[in-house]
Amino acid sequence: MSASNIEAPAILIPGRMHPHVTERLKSAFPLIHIADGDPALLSAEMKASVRGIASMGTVNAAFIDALPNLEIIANFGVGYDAVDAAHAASRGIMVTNTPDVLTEEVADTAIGLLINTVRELPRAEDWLRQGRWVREGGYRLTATLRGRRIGIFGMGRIGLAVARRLEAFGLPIAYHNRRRIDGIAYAYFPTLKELAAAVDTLISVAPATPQTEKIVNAEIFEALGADGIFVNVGRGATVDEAALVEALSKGTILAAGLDVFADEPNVPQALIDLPNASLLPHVASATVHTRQAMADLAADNIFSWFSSERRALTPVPETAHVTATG
Ligand code: NAP
Ligand code: 8YV
Repeated sequence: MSASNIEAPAILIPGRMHPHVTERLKSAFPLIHIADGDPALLSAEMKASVRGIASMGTVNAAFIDALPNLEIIANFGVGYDAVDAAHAASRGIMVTNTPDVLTEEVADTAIGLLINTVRELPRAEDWLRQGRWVREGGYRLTATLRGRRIGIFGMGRIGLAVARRLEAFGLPIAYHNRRRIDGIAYAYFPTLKELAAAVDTLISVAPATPQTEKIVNAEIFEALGADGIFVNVGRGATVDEAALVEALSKGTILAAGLDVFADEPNVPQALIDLPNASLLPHVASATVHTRQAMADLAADNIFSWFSSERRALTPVPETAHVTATG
């Protein structure tokens, strides 16, 4: 996208940002960086100049209200729980995210994490690296994917991509969303508990919202059962982590694979200490290729908004109705 038809509103980058976003934006806009994402650090004149935010972190209501001429918040990531999109909508401010461009990458990671969890591959590799294969013999026999029944919590863009992959594994697939999806053959369960009771392998790709907070709790682990595997590539806030630790410790479920946590990057020591938890540091989309595509989409949203078209490319549902005024 060209910068020739745009004005030059200031774009605020609070905290970390993918360097490709910064490179693209600085070719056309004055950028304001604040290291810790606190708008109180800005002068009144700077606050007034900010018309866009490119963010990978928290943009709450107070942050939004501190910027009187803010028009757009471009979130780097499809999950936008760190942005108060409802408040932005109430102020006529556009929020965009980065859907689709990361779907296949995250689905690949979900499958890798599932296999790591069931087949204990990271632990088997450690066994070799520690010389235990030579000293003690082969790694122990593990659980299997064979005969498993898969439940997907959050059958959206990524959930469907995970399901497509697991079809090739010959495994039956069911799902829970708030709404049944027309035209797909997978079994639908109207509640998460019913889904968990019907399967032994629950993969969560659900967003963090007030409705999903700690929705994966002790009751869900009980329903999943002693052979149960829980994999989470959605958001950590959807899980009651204390209940998960207890379920893993007591054998209520067999094992868990987690890419996301409630208080990242802080992972509860109790989870780290558990041998039946396979843990990744939120890397599901973390390839050079996919992060570049996410960066382009985040930047393109800002370019498009401030072009003569005055249109966002990928608005979040809460702000889909928001239009530019000037
Ligand atoms: P999406 O297409 O919007 O899918 C989300 C699904 O969740 C929808 O099918 C939605 O269906 C369902 N859902 C939402 N609220 C629900 C609720 N209260 N109860 C039951 N189901 C609910 O989004 P996506 O692109 O697949 O991404 C999904 C999430 O994955 C993101 O929000 C993000 O948190 C996470 N993610 C993580 C990583 C990572 O690095 N680990 C990377 C990318 C994305 P209904 O609306 O019918 O309920
Ligand atoms: C990113 C993600 O790691 O898109 C999401 O929702 O969780 C990941 O792709 C994250 O957004 C980067 O800040």
